[in-house]
Amino acid sequence: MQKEYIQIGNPNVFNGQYMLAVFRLEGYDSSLVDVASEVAAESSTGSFVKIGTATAFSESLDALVYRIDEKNNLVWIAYPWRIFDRGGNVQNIMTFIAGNVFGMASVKVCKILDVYFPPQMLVQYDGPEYTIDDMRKYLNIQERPIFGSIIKPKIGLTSSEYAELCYDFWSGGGDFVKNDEPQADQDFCPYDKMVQDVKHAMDRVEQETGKTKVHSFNISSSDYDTMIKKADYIQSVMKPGSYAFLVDGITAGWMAIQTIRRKYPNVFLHFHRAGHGAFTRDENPIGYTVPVLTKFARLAGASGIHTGTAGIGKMAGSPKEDVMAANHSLRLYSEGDYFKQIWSEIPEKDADLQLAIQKEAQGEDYSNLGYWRITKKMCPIISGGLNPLLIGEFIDTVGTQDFITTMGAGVHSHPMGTKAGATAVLQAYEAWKQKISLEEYAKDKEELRVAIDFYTKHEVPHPDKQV
Ligand code: CAP
Ligand code: MG
Ligand code: MG
Repeated sequence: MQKEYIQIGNPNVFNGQYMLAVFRLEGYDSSLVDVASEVAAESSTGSFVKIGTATAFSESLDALVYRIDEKNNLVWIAYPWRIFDRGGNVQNIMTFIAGNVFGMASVKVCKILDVYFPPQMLVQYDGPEYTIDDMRKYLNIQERPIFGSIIKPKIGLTSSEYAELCYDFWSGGGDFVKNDEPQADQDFCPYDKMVQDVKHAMDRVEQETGKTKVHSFNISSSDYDTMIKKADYIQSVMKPGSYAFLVDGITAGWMAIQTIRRKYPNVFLHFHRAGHGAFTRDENPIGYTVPVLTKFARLAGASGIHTGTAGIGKMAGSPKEDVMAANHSLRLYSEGDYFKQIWSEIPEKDADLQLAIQKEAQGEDYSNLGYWRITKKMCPIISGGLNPLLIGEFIDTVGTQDFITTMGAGVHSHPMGTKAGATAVLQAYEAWKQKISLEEYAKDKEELRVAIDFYTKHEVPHPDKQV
């Protein structure tokens, strides 16, 4: 046990100089306080045993275990945020708290359940710049979710086949199309050809419908230069506002996310989280939760991140966590399981800020209260086994319409094709809005009627589905 890391009840941890985290911990053959001190040491200044070369100053940077709940194996650890790389680097934080500690032989369970960023720390991080509000302005869509699609098959289409499906989805009424998470520069679909063909499809459908559309291009790459080359090429072909940059944040990494956030602040930064399941699934003893990943994505400045379908789609993930993640994305004030987070860089006791939080809780607009040095909102991107029939249920579950949906098979498996799939999405939403049952509303809507018939036969079993 390295007792210098154990400071139960130390009130200094609330002085704004610490990032706070709650871990579920368990050691193989040590007490909770033992494994807590090991994790606090390894994730801040120490190693497996007290080191003789520590100085008074280095010890002032120790992470501190300030609370323990033996019954539930919970440990609260405070990190002096001064240990983190200056200049707002999320990759560095994750290396501290989600790095070596996940590999320690003595640790059996090490799951980060929640984190808290004090205002003095928030102000050092970028946070989102281009938000869903900017995309709404470009698309002229204010009151409803932005309805999107992922082109399927996941990979294997030529650039013209790919663009044709974009055209079909957009002409059926869809707003937003994304590359799938592995789409890159494959020989059968060269990147520049794909961008050009998407541009032609977008121009055609805008001409025919008078409606603007958005495409999210996956710019994840082998290296920085290639990623930037893709981003710059897209910028040279597409109109401002008509494109987003998608980065596979887990496999391409936090550095890729923050590079694009800083280099292209006026572009929607789409964080795809493929691979997050290795850290976030309930059954994984080592890792972090979806709300924790989401909080760090907002800190890093993603405009939107996939936050899960709250037990309605095909991906594992607790409904409660997914709804919490959506709140952590969108709100000025969001409650985690262990921390209340105010996404503002001014003192939390500020009276006007408190008023803004009250207004938000009452569903009122608080932006008229002036510039708040807020960490701007990030939007939930809802995907994974969604189909038109599930939209209303999802909106009712998550309690907001301020998100982007992206449906793959939920649109491209529609028996009448992609265009009908898109139309069925808008029809299903309209039914929900008018509080009419889907069946009733579909009476004279063939696309929806066929969708009901097809997708009720292809329900995705979800272990967490609220029965
Ligand atoms: C969905 C998807 C998304 C995942 C992401 C896929 O396709 O394109 O990448 O859903 O999951 O590849 O599976 P479908 P999450 O719409 O055909 O299911 O949003 O949970 O990160
Ligand atoms: Mg900031
Ligand atoms: Mg995908």
